[in-house]
Amino acid sequence: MSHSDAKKLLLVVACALVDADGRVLLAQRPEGKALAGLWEFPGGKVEPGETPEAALIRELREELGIETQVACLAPLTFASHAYDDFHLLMPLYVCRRYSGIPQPRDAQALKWVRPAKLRDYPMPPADEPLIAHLLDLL
Ligand code: 9L3
Ligand code: MG
Repeated sequence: MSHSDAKKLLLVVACALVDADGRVLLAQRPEGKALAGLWEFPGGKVEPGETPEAALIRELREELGIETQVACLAPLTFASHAYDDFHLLMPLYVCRRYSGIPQPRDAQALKWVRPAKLRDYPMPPADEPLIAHLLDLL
């Protein structure tokens, strides 16, 4: 790829929220949004000047109504995916300690999924390679 092919970089953060039974929370992208219907690790865009951890804490509050802290976010790996119009770079954090019960605040369906069943859920292309890393950990 030559220099002139460089795409705009979009920084997004995502979270594997893990419950006491070792299940992972997936959120279904709502109608009207890009990639609607696909199941993703919850998260969203990092705002200018925001740290990835602060962005993830904010997104988890906005989308799921839960509270967590930087110390409860363990970085696991990165997704990197070239869409037609931008390059998505997305760190994945694992979070096992949070307060509150995740609720759909954004009209998205939520599902707690056993790690061995994660591949049964159609995901955005950026998220799919993350499953192997999670299976190594969980
Ligand atoms: N995205 C992919 N996988 C994820 C998340 C949270 C986001 N686990 C992609 C979908 C969009 C972009 O990142 O192309 C921005 O996400 P949003 O702000 O539309 O949720
Ligand atoms: Mg989001």
